[in-house]
This record gives sequence, C-alpha cells and structure tokens, in this order.
Amino acid sequence: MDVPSKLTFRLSRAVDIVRNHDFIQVYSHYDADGLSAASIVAKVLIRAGKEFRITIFTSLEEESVRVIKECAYDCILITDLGASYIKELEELNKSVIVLDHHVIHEDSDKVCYVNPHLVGIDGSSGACGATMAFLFGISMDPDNWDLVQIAFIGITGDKQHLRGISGLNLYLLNEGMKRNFITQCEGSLIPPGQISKSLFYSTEPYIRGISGNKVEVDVFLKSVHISGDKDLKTMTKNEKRILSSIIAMKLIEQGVTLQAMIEVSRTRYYLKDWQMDAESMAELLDACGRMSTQGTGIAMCIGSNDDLLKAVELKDQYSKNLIDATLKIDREGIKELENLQYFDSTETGLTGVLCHIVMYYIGKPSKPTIGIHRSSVKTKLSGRATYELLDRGVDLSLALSESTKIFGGEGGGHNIASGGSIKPGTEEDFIKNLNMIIGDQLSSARSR
Ligand SMILES: [Mn+2]
Repeated sequence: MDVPSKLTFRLSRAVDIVRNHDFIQVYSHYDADGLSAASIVAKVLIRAGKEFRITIFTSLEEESVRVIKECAYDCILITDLGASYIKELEELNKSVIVLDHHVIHEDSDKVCYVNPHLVGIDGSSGACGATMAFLFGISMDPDNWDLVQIAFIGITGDKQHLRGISGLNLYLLNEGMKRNFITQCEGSLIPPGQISKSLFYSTEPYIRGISGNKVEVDVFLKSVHISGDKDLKTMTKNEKRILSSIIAMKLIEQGVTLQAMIEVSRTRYYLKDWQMDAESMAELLDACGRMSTQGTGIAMCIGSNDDLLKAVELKDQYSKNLIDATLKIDREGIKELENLQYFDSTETGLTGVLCHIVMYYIGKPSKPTIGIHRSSVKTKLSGRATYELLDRGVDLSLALSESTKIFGGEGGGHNIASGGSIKPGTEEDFIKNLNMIIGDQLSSARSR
C-alpha cells in the first residue's frame, strides 16, 4: 500500500508548519506508542535543527486540554492523542498539528489533522501514533527512514501486529525490510532472555505455578535438564523443542486457548540499531512510561546507551510489580457477570496490561475484561477484548464511553482496548450497566 494522497497532502502541510517555526511544543501519550511517536518527532526535529519541548500526558482529559490551552508557544504538535479534542484544539489561536490514530469524532480544516481513520484505515491495527509520527518524519526528510525502527516499537507496543501487520504498518514493514532496518524472526512460547529469569517474570505466557515462583522455576528447569543460564540463542534445538512442548502442555492444562498460544509465539521484528526485537524494546518503553520516567524512554529511543541500561533496570522492577500483581489476582480470583469479567487492581499503571493477562491466562478469553482501580478521588478503569469478541459485536470504546458518562466520568479509546474513569462509589452499578451494554452489543450483532 502507498500512503493515501489525502494523508500525504496533510503531512506536507504539517511539514510546512514545522518549517515555519523555530520552536515546537510536542505533546504525547505515556505508553510505548506515545513515547515512540514522541521520540520519532524529537529525532526529526533535532535533525531539522529545531528547538522543542516534549510534555507527556497519561491521558488527554480536560486537565491536559487546559495545559495545552495555556501553552505559550505558537506551534503545537500532538502525537498519539487529540482525536477526542479536535473541537477544543480548533479554538486555539495557534498552529496545531495532530498526528493521531484514535477513533475520529470529526475532521478539521483549521487543525492540521492526520489520522488513518480519515482514509478508512483502521487505527487499531493498521497504523498507530508512531506510524503517523514516522510518516511525518519521512515527509520532512527521506533520510529519516531509519526511524522506522522506532515506529515498530510503537506498532508492537500498541499490539497492532497480533493479527499480522496490515494497513500503513505493512508499508513500513516492507520498506523497512528492504532498507535492512528490520528483520522478521520466528516466535516461540519460550519467553525471550535468560531462561531462569524470564520464566520467573513471565506473564506472557503466565504459567501458573511457575511464573513468579523461583523454587518451582529451578525444579522445572532441572527436570528438563536445561541450565538456567541459557536463552533462546544458546539453547539447542532439542532443548527448545522440549521446553516449548512442556510449556504448551502446562498452558493447556491451565485452560489457555490455542489462539492465545499462537498469539504468544508470534513473529518478532528485529531492529538493526539495537540488536533487539521491537516488542522487547516496547516493554522497556512501557516500563519507563508506567514508572513515570518517560524521559529515560525517549532518551533511550533517541540513542542514549546509559538510558537503555536504566530502562532495563526499570523493566526488571516493573516485571516484579507485574508478576506480584498477577499472582495476587490469581490468588484472590476474579468476578464474573454474564457478559464480562472484572477484577480489582491496586496498581493504577498496570491495570490495562493486567486485563490482558487476566483475560488470557486466569479468566476466560470469551469475555471482555475490566480492571477497576479504586481511589477516593476518581476510580480508573481499563478494559480489554479479543478480536474474536470484536467479531461478535463487542466495541469497548463505545461501551465504556456510554457507561462512564452515566456514572460521572468519561471513557473511550479503541474497540479492543479502552479506558476511562467514574465517580468513586459507583463501581458496582457501573459494572452492572456495562454488562448490560455489552449484552446489547452482542445480541444486536447476533440479530444482524
Ligand atoms: Mn497509540
């Protein structure tokens, strides 16, 4: 696929705007995609000799819109955010560029708005924030093609590769491979990295009884005669075969679906400049984002080795928190209604990723999964679905935006991954209402 002309036209308008300013204020999102997008923009602006400042938001709610409104600079570039606030951004008396991929509410002439949905490309699988930032990068200068590596960190960080690379991402992959920046490699059920450590921290797959249990990891590795120091590169073919078959058997016993296992052993995208796969890089970025050290993540992407090492340290800390939280949910159990399952999360930054783990490895992948983080000011929500559920009519973005409104909050995102907030104390009623809305989505799709 080539980039549709409507987008190239708007991208060149974005380039003109940036060229006409010496200083650019960049806003982006704190997740791996948002940080990748911001890193791409940073590299592009450095190479173009521009000065800039990057501000990272955890979400673009009223509060962040207020911050943007008070911005003192004339040129604003927003990546991986903005789609829900185009009207508000139009009111600003500034040059505003929005490179987003979230569901569109309206188009704009005043804001230079680049979004794959405007040309019928699905922004949840065919282009992410980093994809759009990258397209802006090569519009500025074709020498920016090396940044396709950072774009892939965003693409895999946003899990857009799970059903195969498509849309604008496919254009990036084909061209990125042709230019030798990206190599595809075969996936495996065995978690990447030093095996005793990676099994201990493994949440994808989460292997009940082994993940998070050091003693059991050692017993398990001894029983299959594999040294804990080995990794995927140093294991023999036979060792890999034995290890992955036993992991597969344990997962089947645990009730994990074949689909989930196929998803885990997906193709990986190897990045030339880091000698690492895009997903592992995305995990490092995620760790930075969620540990509130977004600057480290961006510096790592821009090329700082010190920050890469810092990110690895953060990732280990993050993995520890994640496995602890997963074990806690597995111990305490999850709650189930007819059309959804939900759990309480004490870790606000982990709720989204916990939804994914709960859905595939603890609960049932046949039900949308909602994580609830209660606090006295605002209860935060995350929701995850599967592609199969989308095919059956589920749209979490719609469901959450509708139901959070009723309970004094707001919500939205993607049909497959969505978030929001509600007033504290309304959690139980909210869940019942959401259960009903999802039930309606399922039944109206059935009757179609
Ligand atoms: Mn994104």
